[in-house]
Amino acid sequence: MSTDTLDNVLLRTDFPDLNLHASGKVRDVYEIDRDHLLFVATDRISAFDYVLATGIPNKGRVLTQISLFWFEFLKDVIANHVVTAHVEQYPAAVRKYADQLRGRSMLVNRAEMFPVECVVRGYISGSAWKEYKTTGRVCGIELPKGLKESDKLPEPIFTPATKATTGHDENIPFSEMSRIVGEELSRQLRDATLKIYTKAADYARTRGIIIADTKFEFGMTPKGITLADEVLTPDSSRFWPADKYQPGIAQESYDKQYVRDYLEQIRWNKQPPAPALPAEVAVRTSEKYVEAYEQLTGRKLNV
Ligand code: PZK
Repeated sequence: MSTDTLDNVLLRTDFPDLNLHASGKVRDVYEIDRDHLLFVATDRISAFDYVLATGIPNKGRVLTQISLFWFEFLKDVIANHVVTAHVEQYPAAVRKYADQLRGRSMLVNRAEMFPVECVVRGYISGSAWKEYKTTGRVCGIELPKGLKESDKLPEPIFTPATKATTGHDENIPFSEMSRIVGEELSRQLRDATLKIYTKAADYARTRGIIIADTKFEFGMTPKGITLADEVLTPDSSRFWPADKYQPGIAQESYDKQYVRDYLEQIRWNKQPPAPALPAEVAVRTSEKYVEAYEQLTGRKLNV
C-alpha cells in the first residue's frame, strides 16, 4: 500500500452545509449554485448489488482519474460536464473541504439529464447474454445465431436502458427510448454513444484492456448534448484483461474478482447487511484499481 491505510478510506462524504443533489451506491453529487454541481467518488464498493461495509483505499481517486483521462481523450468528439478537478480552483464554499475532495471530485456544469442509460456493447455478457439466450435478441436487435457467452459482436450495439424503480436497469428497445426522449435525440445519443465507445475501446485494446460494454449518461447544457457522470470506469463498464480473454465462459472481473471470490467463499446469502472484507482482500482490490488506471493511461497514479 502507499500512503493510504484501511482506516484512511472515504466511506461517507461530510459536507454539513452543502445540499445533496443525487446519491448513488458509491458516489454523491452536491449542489454548488444554479449552474454547478460537485461530483464526488467515495471509496465505497458494491458487489452483488450491495455496498460492502469495507472501503477500498484509493478507489474514488482511481475512478475519478480514469473519468478525467477519458473526458480529455474524448473532448474533440463530445462535450463534457467537467469544469475543473483542481480543488484550488473550486468555489470558496467547497474549498474548505479540499482534503476530502482532492483527487476524487470534479466541479461540473449542471445539465438537464436525459432519463435513459446509453449502454453500448462490443461483447455479449451480463443481462444481454441472458436476453440473447432466451430470445436471440437484445433490446429488440437481432443477433447472429450461435453466439457464445463473452463473444465479440460483429459490431458494437446500442442497448439503452431505463432506471427501473426496483433498482435494476431495464433494457428497452430503441423505439421505447424514442417515446421517452424523442426520436431525433435518441438517434443523436445512439450515434454519440457508438462513436465514443469505438474510439475508447480501440485505444484500450492497444493497452491490453477489452472494454466489453459500458454505460454513458448524457444531459443538455449550453454546450449542447454533454457527456456527464463518470465515464468508462470499471464501475460503469466491464473491463477484461485482453491476455486472459476466453470466449465461451463468463470473464473474471478485472477489479472486483477478489471481492466476489471472497463473498462466495464465505457463502454470504447476498442479503443485507453486506459483510466487511478482510484487510488483505481490500488491499489487493485497491491494487487492481490502481493497476487498471496505470495500464489504461500509461501514467503513474499520484495518491
Ligand atoms: C446527475 N446523476 C447520476 C446519481 C451520482 C450521479 N452534470 C450533471 N448535471 C445534473 N445532474 C447530474 C449531473 C452529473 N453527473 C448525475 N444524477 C444527477 C448520479 C447518483 C450519484 F454521483
